[in-house]
Amino acid sequence: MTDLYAQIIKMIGKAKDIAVYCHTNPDGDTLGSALALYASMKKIGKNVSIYCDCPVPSKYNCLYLSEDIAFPSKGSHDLAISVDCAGIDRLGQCMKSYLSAKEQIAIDHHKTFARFADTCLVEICAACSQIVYKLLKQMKIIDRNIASLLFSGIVTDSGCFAYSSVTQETHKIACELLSYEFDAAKVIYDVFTGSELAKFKLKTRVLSKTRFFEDNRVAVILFTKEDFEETETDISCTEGIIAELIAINDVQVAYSLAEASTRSYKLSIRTKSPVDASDIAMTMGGGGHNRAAGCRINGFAEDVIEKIVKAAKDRI
Ligand SMILES: [Mn+2]
Repeated sequence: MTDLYAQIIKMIGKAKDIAVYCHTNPDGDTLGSALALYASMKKIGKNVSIYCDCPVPSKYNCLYLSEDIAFPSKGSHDLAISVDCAGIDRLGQCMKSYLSAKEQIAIDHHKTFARFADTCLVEICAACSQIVYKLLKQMKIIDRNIASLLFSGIVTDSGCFAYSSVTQETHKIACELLSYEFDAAKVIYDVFTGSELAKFKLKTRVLSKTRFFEDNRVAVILFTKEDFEETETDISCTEGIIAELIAINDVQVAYSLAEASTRSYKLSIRTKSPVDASDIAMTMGGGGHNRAAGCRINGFAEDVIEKIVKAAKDRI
């Protein structure tokens, strides 16, 4: 056990009141990591809360204890732990609550991690849930429910073990988790493969309008407010659709632009080697990984598209 793991276990042991924080627009990894920590803290008798600054997408309602996720009200905690947040802005409106705790820990796996806590446990790997697994394994606290949460996080962030971020350690951890005998095929269907009909309608509508640039090496999809209204979906339903673009042989850089508010878009970026997605995101104030990254971008849709296509063109 490295000193950092020992130190965090000590900090957890000492704290009576602990808060665990997911990132805004939560995905399976931040939820799996945070809920696994939350369930573990509960198990050892801590007074523990779990927070997110926006509602959890309905596809994750299947996750153990997800109904306990709340928005922080007044009152501060002994110890605040953020998971899967590369920067403090990822906490969104939970930032104040996080900073008001007596001590902060950040657990993350992004290469663009910007240090924002006194204690940072950061390893570059396929999912933050891998790091949380190693921590909870040391604490000898993992059970069937906790294992299924960590597995959910790994499955979603690794594209079900398909991405280049997946290593021997990813598979080794998944293998150890499977020994807890939860229904792994059901978890994969629930958090990865399965889709609601409304999302299917959104997906087919938007993909049919995919735009290609630079000899089909750059692909862009745009989700507008009307797309969400007409299909009775919201921005959380855009997750994963970009995978269809980067799966096209010719495409080197894929973009998904989703209208979050007037002239403000959530940009997701996927790339093939050697184009670095986090490099593109960082020039626009965001961050992420080599193959997957994102940021917020403002402007008229056509201007934004011109800007991001240029950023891709400069790198392919
Ligand atoms: Mn993650």
